[in-house]
Amino acid sequence: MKRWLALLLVLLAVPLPARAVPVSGHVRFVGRAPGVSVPTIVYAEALDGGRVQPGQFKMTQSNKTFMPHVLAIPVGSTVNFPNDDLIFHNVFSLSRPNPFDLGLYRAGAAKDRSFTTAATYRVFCNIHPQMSAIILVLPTSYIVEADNNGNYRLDLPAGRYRITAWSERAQPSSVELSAGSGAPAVPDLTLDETQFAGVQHKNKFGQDYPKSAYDPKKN
Ligand SMILES: [Cu+2]
Repeated sequence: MKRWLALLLVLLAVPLPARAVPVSGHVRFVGRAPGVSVPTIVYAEALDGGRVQPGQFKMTQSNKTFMPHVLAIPVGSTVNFPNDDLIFHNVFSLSRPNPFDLGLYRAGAAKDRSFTTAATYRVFCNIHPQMSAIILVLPTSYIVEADNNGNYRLDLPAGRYRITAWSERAQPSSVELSAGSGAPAVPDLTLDETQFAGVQHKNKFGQDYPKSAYDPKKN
């Protein structure tokens, strides 16, 4: 047999990976002023089951701010928390089911934490009350951030999915759909942010922060 023919037969015998179906849609924001940027996460959960691929992620403490403010990750992932400031910071969460406290740590240090349960973790620093973040631990790897206009695109293997839009200012909004050979039409997902009034929080002991902690020059 000619060599090229043998090669062709080998190539034909290799199964092609399932083609991803592009699922594009739009999140409609109610009560969000134009131009205001609020992280908006869109994720797809496979209704027929499917593997979740965890990964390595990073949430930095820089200029007394957690960056990014919202981090959405597949369950089982690990987050690295480096302190990029020249001062001490702390990272803690009182969120169930797995509250945690990474302790106080110095400039340049970093700590890791694995998130093995899907849940929403509100993350704070016990020294600086103005520092807050959210880690959204999701039972899926299909996660994207919508742009400021609410547009998003997910590339999904064929199957049935629940698509959910999330922002910290609204109740999540979901729709179910089938992604087949062609791109499905996805109804708009609406996030109603009119009821959002900010979130107050306590320190890691469940108490108010000391008054002095509110002076940004002092800390
Ligand atoms: Cu801090």
